[in-house]
Amino acid sequence: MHEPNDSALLLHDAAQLLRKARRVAALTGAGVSAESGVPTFRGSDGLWEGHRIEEVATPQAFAHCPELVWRFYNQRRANLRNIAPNPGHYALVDLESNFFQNDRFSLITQNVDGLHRLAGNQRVFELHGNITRTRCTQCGRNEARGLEPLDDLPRCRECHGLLRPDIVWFYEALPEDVWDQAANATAACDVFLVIGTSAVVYPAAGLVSAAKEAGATVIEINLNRSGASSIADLCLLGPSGILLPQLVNCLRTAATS
Ligand code: BJW
Ligand code: ZN
Repeated sequence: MHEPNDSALLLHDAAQLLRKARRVAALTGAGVSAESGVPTFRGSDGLWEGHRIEEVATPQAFAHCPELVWRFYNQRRANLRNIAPNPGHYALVDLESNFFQNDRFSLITQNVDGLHRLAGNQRVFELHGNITRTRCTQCGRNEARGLEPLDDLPRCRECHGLLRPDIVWFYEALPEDVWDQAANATAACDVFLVIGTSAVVYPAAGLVSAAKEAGATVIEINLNRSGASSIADLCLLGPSGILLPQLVNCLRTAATS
């Protein structure tokens, strides 16, 4: 295990590992979108500040007071209208399109903001859903609603049932097909990147140890140490919007030298 001290050396080591890899999977969290201006969840100034998690991100909260929950999500939808992907997102696109083509790069994200797809990643597995979609609590109909303003109690166009955001709250199961694809990509990769996540929410966080147990090298990129750091073979400490482009540049240099 390297100590996080010499960032140039660590970047070089990480690039060498990527260079030798056939398949790569990346697990991302809120930190990747932080430099776009999307608040993270935990820590000071986090999204949870001022909200008890149980009040807004559980099925019980929605059953008890759907208006409060919708106000929270409508506020976040409104904030996203002024948000664009940052250089960290684009570096992940670069990895998929220029280094690990033909489904050899899998982007597994806990983020619901849709910024990875917007940036251009193709093979994206959204473990916790997407805030731009709604789901009908009555007929189950899924609909892409973009970031248009929605009522405080939006209704289904088909059956008039109450809509909810199509995201995964605490105590809810992750979408099975997405989870299976993410787990398969994790088991098949040679390098597993874990980027901008506190790695405390399960089952997503369990992918880090699953990757390691399947024989992958784990590389972490985060501002601070996280729940993944003790498992990671290499920890790059700093903003992903800076470190990811540097890592891809280093890989590009390694590929041509
Ligand atoms: C940077 C940076 C920069 C900043 N550059 N880095 C006790 C009570 C209740 C539940 C449980 C419990 N014990 C266990 C559970 C299970 C629970 C869980 O894991 N809880 C733990 C917290 C203890 N899990 C679940 O409930 C899951 N479901 C489940 O288990 O179902 C079982 C089941 C099976 C079968 C049938 C039915 C049920 C579901 C979990 C869903 C989580 N959903 C949320 C909310 C989504 C909706 C929304 O967006 O509002 O997803 S929680 C929230 O956390 C969100 C995130 O995706 C997730 C992870 O957060 P993330 O991305 O890691 O963000 P942060 O803020 O924590 O970290 C940011 C990181 O970035 C930090 O490390 C920074 O340092 C770093 N950073 N700037 C690089 N520029
Ligand atoms: Zn409906």
